[in-house]
This record gives sequence, C-alpha cells and structure tokens, in this order.
Amino acid sequence: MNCFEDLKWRGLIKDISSKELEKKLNEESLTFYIGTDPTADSMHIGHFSSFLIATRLAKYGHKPILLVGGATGLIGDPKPSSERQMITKEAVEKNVEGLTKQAENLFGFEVVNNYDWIKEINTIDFLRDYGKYINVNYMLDKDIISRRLESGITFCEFAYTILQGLDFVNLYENKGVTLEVAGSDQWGNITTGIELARKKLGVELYGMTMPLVLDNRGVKFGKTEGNALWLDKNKTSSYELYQYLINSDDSVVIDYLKKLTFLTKEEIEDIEKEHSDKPELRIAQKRLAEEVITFLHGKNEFEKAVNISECLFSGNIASLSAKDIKTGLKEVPTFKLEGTTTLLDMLVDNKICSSKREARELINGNSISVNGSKITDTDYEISKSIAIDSEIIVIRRGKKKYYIGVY
Ligand code: 383
Repeated sequence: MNCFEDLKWRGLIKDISSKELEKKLNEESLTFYIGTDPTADSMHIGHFSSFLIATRLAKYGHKPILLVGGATGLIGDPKPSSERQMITKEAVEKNVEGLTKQAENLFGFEVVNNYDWIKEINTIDFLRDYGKYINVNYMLDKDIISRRLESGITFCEFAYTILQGLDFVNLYENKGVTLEVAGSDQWGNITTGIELARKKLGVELYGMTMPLVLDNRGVKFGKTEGNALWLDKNKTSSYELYQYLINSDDSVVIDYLKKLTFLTKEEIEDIEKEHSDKPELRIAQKRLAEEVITFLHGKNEFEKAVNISECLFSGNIASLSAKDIKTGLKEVPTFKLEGTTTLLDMLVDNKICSSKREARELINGNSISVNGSKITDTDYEISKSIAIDSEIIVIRRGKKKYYIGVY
C-alpha cells in the first residue's frame, strides 16, 4: 500500500484541499505540521489520535513539525458553542512547557512555538500584512464562525483563524512546510492559511483533515463522564487507560486498531478474524490496549496495568501496593479507619452493612473478604497491622462491591 491508500484504509482522511495532494503524498517528501493550543499542561487521547499522523507520515518519508500555540493559546480557537474563558499568560506559559516536553518525548520530532514569531508582529503590520488579504465575508462563511453569529463572537476569537493562517505562511517561508494536517474541526483554519499563501505569495499550500474518532455512542473518543484521558500518566494512570481501552465496544475496536496503532492491514485483518470467532476473549481490545499504552508509557507500564487488573479481578489484592490499589479502585467508596475494631463493627459503622444482623449473615455466608481473603469470623480484628502498606484495607462485599478503609 502507498501512503495515501494506507491513510484511506485506516479511515484517516476527511477533507483534502486538492486532489494533487494524493500524488504528492505518494511520490514526494513533504514537510508538514500539526498544531495544538496550550489549554492544559498535557495532551489528551483525542490529541494523540490526531498527532499520530505525524509518526505515520514520517514512516512514509515526510518530515513532521509539531507546533505548540503559545500565541494562539492566549486568544482561543472559537468553539461552535460559546466564547472560551481566557487563560492567564502564566498558565499558558506553563502549559507550553508541559506540552513541548511531552511532544518531544512522545514523538521525537521538532517542536516550534508560534509565540516566537507572532510576538514580533505589531498591530499595524498584522492588519496590513495579513488582515488585508482576508475578506470578512470569507471568514463569516467558515463553519464555526457562522455557527457563532447568533450567540455572538468577540473580535478576539474572530481574528484567531488569521493567526493560524499566518503560522502556515510563516512555516512555509522559514521551514518549507507545504502541508497542514489536523482533525476535521480545523478545516476552516487550515483553509485560511491556504488562502493567505495564495493571495500573499501566490503559492499553493495543502491541507488534510482526519475525522474525529468516536465511540459507539457517537461521543468523542476518550471522554469518560466528562473527563478526558490524559497522556500524562500522573493525570491518567496506565491502569485507567487500560480499563478504558479494554472496555471498547466490539463495534468500534477494529476502527481503533486502524486509527490508534501502527499494526499493518494484514495484522489487523488477522486480529479481526480471531476476534469475530471468539469476541468474549477480547483479543482486539487487549491488543489495542497493549499497542497504545506501550507507545505512550512503555512495555513496563502496560504490564503493570495488566497485573493490577488481574489482581483486582482474581481477588489477589494483597500482592499489590497501596498506591496501585488506590489507582485501580479510584471510584470505590472510601472511609476513615482508626484504632482497633472487629470486622462486624467495622461493616456496620461504615455503612457497608445496614445492621449487625445483615453483617453477621454476610460474614457467615462467605461473602466478605478483607484484602482479598474470605473472612468468616465476625470478631476478626481490623487494625493498622493488617493494612496494606500500613495504610489501606480493602473490603469486598459479594462479587463486585469494593470499599476502601484508610488509616
Ligand atoms: C494553533 C496554531 C496553528 C495550528 C494549530 C493550532 C491549534 C488548533 C487547535 N487544535 C486543537 C487543540 O489545540 O485548536 N487551532 O486542542 C486540536 N489539535 C489536534 C487536532 C484536533 C484539534 O491539537 O482535531 C484534535 O487534536 O487537530 O481539535 O498554527
């Protein structure tokens, strides 16, 4: 497969600015860029799914440049719904630092910051050298801007697209960039750059977007109850990422393998076959988790995540550290423990059971485990000395309900 066929097969092509690009991607070596704004100090998995295009195109001999928007982050790319909250300059600076390091570490490509050239442009030059080439009518026609006309958009956000456009022109002039790549929400900004280059320099630049990756409910990939999955493992542990990926729906998992891994067509087709024979083995989901977590955090972190999952599943809790248990059981109810008590009293005092009678029934009925071992003695002593890392006690009621007591 050639470069374009590969991208197409993976479902990574939404819009291209000209048919010529297909040939160029297959026959030439292009310098291209993809950008992100410093709205946080880490990228999330949504960025990752787009930024992977850099590594993909690099494998076909193209040269990637990653851009962190130290200037554009101070303005804010308009969202279709409402105006963005402005971020302080200090926060933007801190986020630029975090993102730059992360982009360098993960992808190993050159990272540039648009603050470096945009800070040099004064108001008059901005209006004369760039503003003069872009018609307001043309801007009003852009999807996101037109969607904001009713609810309103400030001049600050309205001007954003010209900044991104001038980045493209600047990177063309200084680094030979001829292609901008992004998720499909960026089409309007990419075409501003193409328009600017045409009018100002008389050259034809190229743009290409990818569809946003969605889950089986049509929600953006990586959004869990309103939270993003971060690429920084201190913000989203490998275990949490593992849980998210391993629970991918059968209806989307093959698409994820195409879009989020570097497995070849043949490898993915083999996995698909094996998976559809025995979907309950979750072969595709396991491979997805392995590929993504290994790329992001390394083999060790992947193995750690598998181990936490297996220990929690099998009840072999005592072999984990307090820290791993806390990440693994983040969502479970937690209560404070002090001194020494009996299992029976602890269950009632912390409302794990509604009465002593219920607690007794559960204990005698083999339904309560402490740190992974079944306990059938109502007077079993609960104290700091049995706590994992002298810190936590894990109670399981029945098959699935977990509680954590913390000293
Ligand atoms: C700024 C200046 C440029 C080129 C790009 C930018 C950032 C761009 C933007 N991108 C998104 C972001 O920062 O807002 N205006 O969160 C996201 N991207 C990538 C991809 C995506 C887009 O970073 O679709 C998802 O991740 O393009 O929403 O000169």
